[in-house]
Amino acid sequence: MHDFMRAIVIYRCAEPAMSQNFVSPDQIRAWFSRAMSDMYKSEVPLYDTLLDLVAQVNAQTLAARPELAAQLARTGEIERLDIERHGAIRVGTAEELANMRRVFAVMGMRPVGYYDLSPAGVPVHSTAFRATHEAALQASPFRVFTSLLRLELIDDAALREKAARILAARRIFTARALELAARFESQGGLGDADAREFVAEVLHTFRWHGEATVSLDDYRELHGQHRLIADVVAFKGPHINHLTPRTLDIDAAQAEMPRRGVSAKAVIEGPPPRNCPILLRQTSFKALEEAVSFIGADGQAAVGSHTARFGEIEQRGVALTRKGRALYDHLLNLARGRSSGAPHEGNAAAYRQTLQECFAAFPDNYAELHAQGLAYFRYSLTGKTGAPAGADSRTLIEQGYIRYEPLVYEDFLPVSAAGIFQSNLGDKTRAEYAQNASQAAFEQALGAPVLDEMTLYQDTQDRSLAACLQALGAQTGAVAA
Ligand code: OOG
Ligand code: NI
Repeated sequence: MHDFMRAIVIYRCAEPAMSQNFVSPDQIRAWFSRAMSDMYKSEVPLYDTLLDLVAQVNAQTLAARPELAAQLARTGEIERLDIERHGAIRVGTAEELANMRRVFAVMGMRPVGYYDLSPAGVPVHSTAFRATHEAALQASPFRVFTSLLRLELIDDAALREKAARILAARRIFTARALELAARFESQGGLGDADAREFVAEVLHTFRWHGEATVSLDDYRELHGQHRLIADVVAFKGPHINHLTPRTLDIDAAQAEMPRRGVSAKAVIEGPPPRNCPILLRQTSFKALEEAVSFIGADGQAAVGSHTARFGEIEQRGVALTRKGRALYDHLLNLARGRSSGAPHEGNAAAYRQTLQECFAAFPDNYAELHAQGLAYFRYSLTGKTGAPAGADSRTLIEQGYIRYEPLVYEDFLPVSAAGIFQSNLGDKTRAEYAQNASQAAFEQALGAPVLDEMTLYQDTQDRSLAACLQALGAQTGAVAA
C-alpha cells in the first residue's frame, strides 16, 4: 500500500462519522455462513448430497407432522432451518485461538462452554463460538466447534518442540483480516465494504490446502504420535473439517444415507430416539482421503495423502437445565457402563437397546419436563384475552393465556464430540490421557472467559416470560408478578 493511502485509511478510522453505517454482526455472520457453505460444497461434493438428503427428510417430516411444523413456526426455527449449520476447526496455538475469538466477535459469535476431550484420548480442549441472544440466533444460528491442540499432553519432548516450532512459524489469518478485526474493535463496527471484504479475507483461513508445510517424514512422525496432531501441525491453517446441517429426523436421514452412497458411522451419538427430543443427536461419515504434496528433498514435492474432512448431520432437541443435564449424563453413563464402554460397530444394536432401556427413566413429554424443571422453554401468548389481574405465571399457563415451547439446544456434547472425533480419526488405538480438564488454561489462551450456556438459556426463558407478563399486565391494567 502507498503511504498516502495508508494515511487515508488511518484518517477514515479516526473519523467518527464512519460509525453511522455499520453492518450488523448478525448480517456478517449470515454472509460468512453462506460463504463457508458454498466453499465447502466446492471442496467436498458429498456435502451437497448431504444437504439434499436433509432437505428432503425435513420436508417429509414437516408434511407428516403438522404439530411439529406449527411448533417450529411459532418458535421461528422453521425459518432458520435451511441455513442452520455448524462447522468445526482445530487450532494449534494460544495466539491462533485468541485471534479466532477476535475474528468471530466481528460476526457476533462468542465462546460458549468448555469441552475437555482428553478423557476420550483426544488431546484437545474446545469451545463453541456462536450467537447468544435468541434474536441473533434466529437471524443466523451458525456455530463453530473450535478445538485447541494441547501439545503439553504429548510425551515425546523432541516432537513437542518440533511441533511448537512449526506452529510458531505459520500465520493462519491474512494480514488484512486482522487489520479489519482491529478496525472493528476500534470503531465498534464495520461498514458495508469492509464487512464484505472481511468475509472474503477470513474465508481463506478455513480453506483446504493440498500442500503440507512439512516433509512426509515429519508428517509421519506427527501422525505416529496422534493423527490429530498431524492434522493441526502439518498444514497452513485450520481447514474446516465438516459442516453439519440440522435434520428434523436423524433416524430417517441415517436410513437414507446408504441409499445415496454415504456410509454413516454405526451408532448415532447422544440420547435415543424420543417423542420429545432432548439436546443433540449426531451421526457422521468418514473423512475423505485426499492427495497432499509434502515438502520433498531438493524442492521436489513428495505426494502422500491425508484424511481430514468428513460429513455429519444432527438433530436438535430441547435444552436441558442443570438438573436435566445431570440426569442425561447419569443415564448415558449407565448405558455405556452396561455395554462396557463406548459403542462401536460390533455392539451397535445391543447398545441402542441398552440406551433405550436406560433412558426410559427420562420423562418424555413436555408437560413433565416443564413441571420437573428438567428443560428450558420459551413462553408466548396464546391470544386468549381476559386474564385475571395479578395472576401468577403458573395460573396464566394453566388457564391457557400463556403457552410454552421447547427452547432448542444450541451447544454440543463432550461425549458425542469425542465419538465424532474418534470415528473420523479412524484409528482404533485410544490413548488415554488422564482426566485433564483445564478451563483456566483454555481461557488464558483464549484471552477471555467462556460464557456459561445455562445462563444464556435461562436468560432467554426469563425474557420470554417477562414479555408475556408485561403484555398481559398491559391488558388487565395491572402488571402480574
Ligand atoms: C470436532 C468434533 C466434534 C461435534 O459436532 O460434536 C463435533 C472435530 O472433529 O474437530 O464436531
Ligand atoms: Ni460436528
